[in-house]
Amino acid sequence: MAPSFLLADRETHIYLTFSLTLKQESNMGSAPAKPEFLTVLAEKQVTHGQDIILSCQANTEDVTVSWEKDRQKLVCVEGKHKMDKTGKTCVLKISKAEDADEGNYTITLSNSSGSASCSAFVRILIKEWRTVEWSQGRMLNSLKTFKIGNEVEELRFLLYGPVGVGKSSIINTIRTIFEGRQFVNCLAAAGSTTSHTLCYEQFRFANEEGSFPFAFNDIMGAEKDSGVLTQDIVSALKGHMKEGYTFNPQIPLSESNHYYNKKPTLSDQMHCLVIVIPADRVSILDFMDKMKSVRGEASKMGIPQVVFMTRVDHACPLIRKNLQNVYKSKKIRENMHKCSNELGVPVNRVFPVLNYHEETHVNEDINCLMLDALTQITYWANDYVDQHTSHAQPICE
Ligand SMILES: Nc1nc2c(ncn2[C@@H]2O[C@H](COP(=O)(O)OP(=O)(O)OP(=O)(O)O)[C@@H](O)[C@H]2O)c(=O)[nH]1
Ligand SMILES: [Mg+2]
Repeated sequence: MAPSFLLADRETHIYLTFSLTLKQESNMGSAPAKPEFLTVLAEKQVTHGQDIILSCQANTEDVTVSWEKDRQKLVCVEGKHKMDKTGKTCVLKISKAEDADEGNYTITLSNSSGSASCSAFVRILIKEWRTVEWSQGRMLNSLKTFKIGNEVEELRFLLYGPVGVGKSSIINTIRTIFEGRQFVNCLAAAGSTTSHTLCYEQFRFANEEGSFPFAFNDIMGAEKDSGVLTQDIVSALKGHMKEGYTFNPQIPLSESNHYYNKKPTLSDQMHCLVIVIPADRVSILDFMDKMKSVRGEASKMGIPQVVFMTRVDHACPLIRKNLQNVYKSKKIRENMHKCSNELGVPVNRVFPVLNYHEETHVNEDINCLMLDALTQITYWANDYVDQHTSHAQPICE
């Protein structure tokens, strides 16, 4: 009111103005800066037993912090989790990493002006449980100079598996390793649902120093109700199928066919069955029955059976980053055990491999993983041939 304002002396007026200013400042204090991250959480890969430290920096100290794991409020366990906030730095420490600690961690900063979140995935690596020599020289040399201890000239491997899982790419990869440059000569069209390989073909490997003592046979892929017939695989295993035969998914190779070898010898038959399963689709159960019956036939003949698990890069992001993580990946170990259980092949005969598929240059890690598997199966195939050498004439039926 005018009278009272007019009554106010100069000092009072100054005092009122001053108190308004104070009020404005304290209003600014109660409306803190909207939370933002100056630095965000980083993805972590830690081995069992290591401590995990997730940390980030907020733009203001005036925030409350909450943590979630896999979208559930993180339940702090005494001696396991420690949350800390010092100034603008927020830290979650997880002691002695174990499998259950793997997951997606989210931090949320909030205050009266809003909130902000960021997340990071924590992956727990298992201790490397199978070792690979990540230098190819020795393995390459020992395969180059491998002497088959008996009368066959070469060890023969049959590749068998569903359509489009990388059977032909295995041959290209092996050829790339031995011949030192990229090969794409027996590759299927990407993503096809019917087999691109239609003809029974054998691939040998050689470089300027000579040929390698093994051959791989590439065949049509298996499909649930079509594709290569189980009888044809058995014929190939026993050495009845001659190179160049074109598969007919309706009719098996018959004795009257020009491509039927009536009296196969030890040299004509297969010395190892390589079942090819993609690591990112181990549960292709539709095919498992077919594969089990082929495996059963190989067992009857005493032929060693192994599994090459291709496409490991698709099964685990860790491996996409670094192939040397292959035996540190839980996902790969799980899938190897799954393969082993489904097919009845012991885990020590399951080999994760990566094929050349998008690379334009030779990659020593890809080579080493394949060479490691190849070295093992060469010894097993040779053992088989050794055991059967004494009755080398018709070994089938
Ligand atoms: N990411 C990835 N792709 C692969 C790998 N191996 C093969 N491929 C790709 O998978 C597709 C099929 O590969 P192929 O080798 O032709 O498969 P296949 O088993 O011979 O196929 P069919 O003869 O048709 O039964 C191609 O596009 C390859 O580039 C691998 O290890 N990783
Ligand atoms: Mg093929």
